[in-house]
Amino acid sequence: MRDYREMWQSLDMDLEKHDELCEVLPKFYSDIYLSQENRPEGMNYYNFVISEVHGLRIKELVNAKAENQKVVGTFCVYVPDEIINASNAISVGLCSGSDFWIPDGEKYLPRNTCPLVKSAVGAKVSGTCPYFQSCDMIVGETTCDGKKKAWEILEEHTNMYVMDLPQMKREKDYKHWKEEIFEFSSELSKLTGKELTVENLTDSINLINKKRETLQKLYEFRKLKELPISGKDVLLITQIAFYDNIERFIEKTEELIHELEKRVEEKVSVFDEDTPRILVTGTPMAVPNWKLHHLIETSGGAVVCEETCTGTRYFENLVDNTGKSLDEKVEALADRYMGINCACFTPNNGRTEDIIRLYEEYSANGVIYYSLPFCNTYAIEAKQVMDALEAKGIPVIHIESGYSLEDAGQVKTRLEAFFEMLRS
Ligand code: BJ8
Repeated sequence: MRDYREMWQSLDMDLEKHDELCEVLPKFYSDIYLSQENRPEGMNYYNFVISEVHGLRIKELVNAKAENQKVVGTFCVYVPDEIINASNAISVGLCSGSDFWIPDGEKYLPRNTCPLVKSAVGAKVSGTCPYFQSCDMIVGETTCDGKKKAWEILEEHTNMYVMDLPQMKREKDYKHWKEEIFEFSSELSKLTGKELTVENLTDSINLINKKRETLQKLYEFRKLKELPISGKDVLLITQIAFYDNIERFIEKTEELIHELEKRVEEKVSVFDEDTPRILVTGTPMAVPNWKLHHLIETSGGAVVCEETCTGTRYFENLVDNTGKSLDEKVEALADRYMGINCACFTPNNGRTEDIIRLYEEYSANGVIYYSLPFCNTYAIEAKQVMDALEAKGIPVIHIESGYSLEDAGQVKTRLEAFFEMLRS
């Protein structure tokens, strides 16, 4: 990475501490990603993005801010990117997947809080994440308790806005979410000086639908018998989709898709034929949380799909862009977002149905139910989901694991036993 110290300083970052973080990431990435054999050439773009994750992309954000564009940070796939983009602001996903930030998070939060929340708070309060530092507004949402209370802490450090997400899916909840989207857009227009119009929202929905369609096309390759790309690589691409420039992301991912088509013609597969195909379901995996995928794919399995917010929940449904008025368009947005099945909702039977459908669509052999420690919503929902899968004869195990690599050996042993069972 080039020297960006001056830029980081201008973002009021703790440079010394940030140096410590920059020291660990390249080796970690190289061990997990660059060690893979037979990767598609197109993955070089995503390697480059990660190598410049605190450099070039931040420079782009800083330049955009100099041109009076605003940067808006988000934590949840319910926050509508279409509205942010229509308001001429840049949306960046802020969920944090690094162990590095947890000690700072624990200065503010109880230890028995999920690592995603601790890491996000730690990233902000330590002043070591240039994405947090670049944000003109950070949008929280009322999902789980950990997140809700974290917003109150972050409010003391940054400009927070919280969307009130319903926890049920009744007609009045859809209406409420539509109102929340309207309120969010008027709050954003105060920040950006740009009103939401039918025209800018139509363009924005088109663009973000296109991004989601590109990810859908990418995931189609994972349904094939011969897998031309690893699950680990697809996870990385989905994670990058949350903060890369949208047009460039689409272009580069389309290029990769083209390469994968050729690989399919040539019957190139990155896994042996009898490798168990795994569907992962559960809590999101924010950069650089590549742990479970890495352990699966170095223990004899292949991840073919993620029913997570860094997987299908992010891109499966598109927004109906046929409405003529602003009201119709925002209603279509509310409908699309309320179609996501997060464990924060009750009841949440749609998620179990999604898992079973995806298991079949991706010809999976087994399911790994993944939850971060202290994530009660996903841990509690595990029993209901696993019972339903077992009733259908679908093999499933639950793995609860945080960001630290301390339990890697233990997890690996469980995975190997599971894959052995699937093979036999
Ligand atoms: S839509 S999954 S992104 S809320 S892992 S912080 S739930 S204690 S991230 Fe999520 Fe939106 Fe739902 Fe998706 Fe809380 Fe659980 Fe931590 Fe979580």
